[in-house]
Amino acid sequence: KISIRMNGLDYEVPLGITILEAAQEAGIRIPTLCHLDLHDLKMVNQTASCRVCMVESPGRDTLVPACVTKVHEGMEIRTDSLKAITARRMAVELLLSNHPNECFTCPKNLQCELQALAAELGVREIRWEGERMDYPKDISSDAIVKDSNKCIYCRRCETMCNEVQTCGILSGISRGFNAFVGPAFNIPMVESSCTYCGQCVAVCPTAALTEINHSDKVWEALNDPDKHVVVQTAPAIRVAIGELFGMEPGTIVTGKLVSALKRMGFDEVFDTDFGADLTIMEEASELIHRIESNKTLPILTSCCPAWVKFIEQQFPELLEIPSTCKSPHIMFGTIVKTYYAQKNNIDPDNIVVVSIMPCIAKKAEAKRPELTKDEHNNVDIVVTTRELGAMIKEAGIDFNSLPDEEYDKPLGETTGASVIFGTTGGVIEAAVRTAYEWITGEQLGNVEFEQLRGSDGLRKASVNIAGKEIKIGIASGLGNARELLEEIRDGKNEYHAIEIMACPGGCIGGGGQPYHHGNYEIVKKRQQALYQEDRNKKIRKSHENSEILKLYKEFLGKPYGEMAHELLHTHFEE
Ligand code: HC0
Ligand code: SF4
Repeated sequence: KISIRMNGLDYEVPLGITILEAAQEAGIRIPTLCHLDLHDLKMVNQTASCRVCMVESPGRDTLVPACVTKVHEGMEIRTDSLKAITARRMAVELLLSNHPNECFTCPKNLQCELQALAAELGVREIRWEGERMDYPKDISSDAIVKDSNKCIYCRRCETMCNEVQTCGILSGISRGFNAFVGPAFNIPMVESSCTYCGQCVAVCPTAALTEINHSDKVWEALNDPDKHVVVQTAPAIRVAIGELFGMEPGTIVTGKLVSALKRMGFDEVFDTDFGADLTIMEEASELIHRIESNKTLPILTSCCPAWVKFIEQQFPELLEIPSTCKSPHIMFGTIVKTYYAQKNNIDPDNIVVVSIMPCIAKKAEAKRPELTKDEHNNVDIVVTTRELGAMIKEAGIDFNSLPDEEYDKPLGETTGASVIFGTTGGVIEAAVRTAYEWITGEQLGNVEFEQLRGSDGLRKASVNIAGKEIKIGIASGLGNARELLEEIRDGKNEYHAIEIMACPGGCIGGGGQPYHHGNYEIVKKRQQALYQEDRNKKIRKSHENSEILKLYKEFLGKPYGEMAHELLHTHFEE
């Protein structure tokens, strides 16, 4: 430990830490903007480019950036001197001198970190007129909008994309006032190898990177009397959307969510969990089939569209091994446009399926050609948790005081197995619950497989099924996925099954979720809430879902059978 003096008080702090870390230990706030320290992901964005964290070091008679300057014995620091405060305000003013003045209409209005800092630091005028950029917005992809004029060159997105996701899409382009971060040679996003995982969007402090907003399409469908509008909600929404209405992270609001959607005017409110149970029926069958034939192992879960795009682009030689199952919300859309449409005598062309997802890549997934065959979309519109939150507010619904309501039936019964899909490890745990009982013919005493749980981005475990060790790998975050895939490609590890989710923590940490500003404790609370929701369920195994069994009996035939293959499975392309 060493002694330092901060704002006139003495502190003992560890050697080797930065002034910013020392201040955090002492409970003193130094504002930051470009700095982002994601311990859980072993990522630090330390570009020191924004100069918002300047503090005074009287001994040196100078200002230093707190995020990169290490403390030393006897160091004296003032975070609150006139010089420090003025320097920080000036840093924000300079950023604003080069930033569009359009907060009113900005998608990040009231959620922008730059805007919040201007308020916190009392910026009342912008004394300099910088040069503004004038780049067209990149709306080339079906998922992400890139507005380079709003880029403050903090490079958080670049660090996330390159170090955590190892996708290498983003880097610095141009110089001076015109500098921004984008794909190499500033090609449109759609021409890059972007997976649309949305993790760059999750960490962008401004609106340089946001999701494409599709809420107006939903309003149009809801106001079209000829359309029958069906909505489904992903597992991860119910434990996160409450945050947009001031609730604690991890508050379970399933009933209020259903209630809000009914008030918005959806004709039917369904749960993607039903699609997840259906996925397990197919995926567990596929797993057993592959283990028995000892062929094309390991099986990889295929429900995460950013991950699917990643393997298609980066490991085309491994495309034999992902499960061919469509993702749960796409399966659900397919069942709505076929079974549900027939049963209710509705022309599928008049049905609009809306998916509420924690994910930005789901927007692009819904547009994949093989899922929109013959102009017949499986899912028509995807909106994120954030977009839905804004729509509920637009509709004037007081979310917090809503009563709890139930999902519509049929197709409304769901299990604990499907709700844990929303967290890393959940899909494989759900599959194991079913595969175990199908293989052994025995009832599981305890359905909770602790060895598959956790929040580390890369986990390896095994489960004993009928005397055979089934080896399982679990990765969340594409960098971790890459490690597992390299092991498989190089024949270094013999897994039977692998679950991969592109976003750290799984869908609960998705790019469309309420901004967590790098605080992974929030993601962990959402995870605990999903496990609680699983425990709250009477039925906790997908193959015991009576409405799923009825669907097979009345319509699909056998799991993994001919009709199931035609409707519920897909293929991948290089
Ligand atoms: Fe997920 Fe899903 S669990 S990808 O993480 O599999 O987005 O929540 O909806 O489709 O069910 C996201 C979450 C889903 C799908 C499900 C899967
Ligand atoms: Fe990189 Fe994902 Fe952002 Fe694409 S969406 S630029 S892959 S972080």
